[in-house]
Amino acid sequence: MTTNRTFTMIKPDAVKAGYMGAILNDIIQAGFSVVALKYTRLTPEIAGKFYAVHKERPFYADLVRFMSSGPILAAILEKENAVAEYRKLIGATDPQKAEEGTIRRKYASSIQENAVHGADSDENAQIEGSFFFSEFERVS
Ligand code: FUP
Repeated sequence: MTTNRTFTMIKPDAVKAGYMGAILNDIIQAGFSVVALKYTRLTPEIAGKFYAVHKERPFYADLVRFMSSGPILAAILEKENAVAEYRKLIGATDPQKAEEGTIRRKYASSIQENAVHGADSDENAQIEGSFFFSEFERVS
């Protein structure tokens, strides 16, 4: 079952560079509505938990350091076919491979500092959304 919801974070590089408003605007202009929104800073422990699936990868420690290096904006977004539509909007993980006009192409600088996260399945969107937001923090 598709839930029509996805989970995203605007990452520390993009927040630091002042792109938070522009990225949120791109998301809304692309037809997503905001279900939940939270501006916060991840501790290394929380970032480590969030990216636990990558624990064995060589970039894990750097990724955790980066993701806890400054504030992020977390959000649950809604649109028909949200997960796939959002992956299309943000572009490839590596901004150099991301299509023209995508968020990562416009705002990201490297494969690690790639401006935004986007859930890769309905199941993960649900898990990640619940990791950040309680029920009453979501507009239904
Ligand atoms: P994505 O789903 O596009 O965010 O990409 P992945 O799930 O493959 O990777 C998750 C995060 O790990 C990326 F956003 C950035 C980081 N990463 C690296 O730092 N180096 C790599 O070689 C691959 C991923």
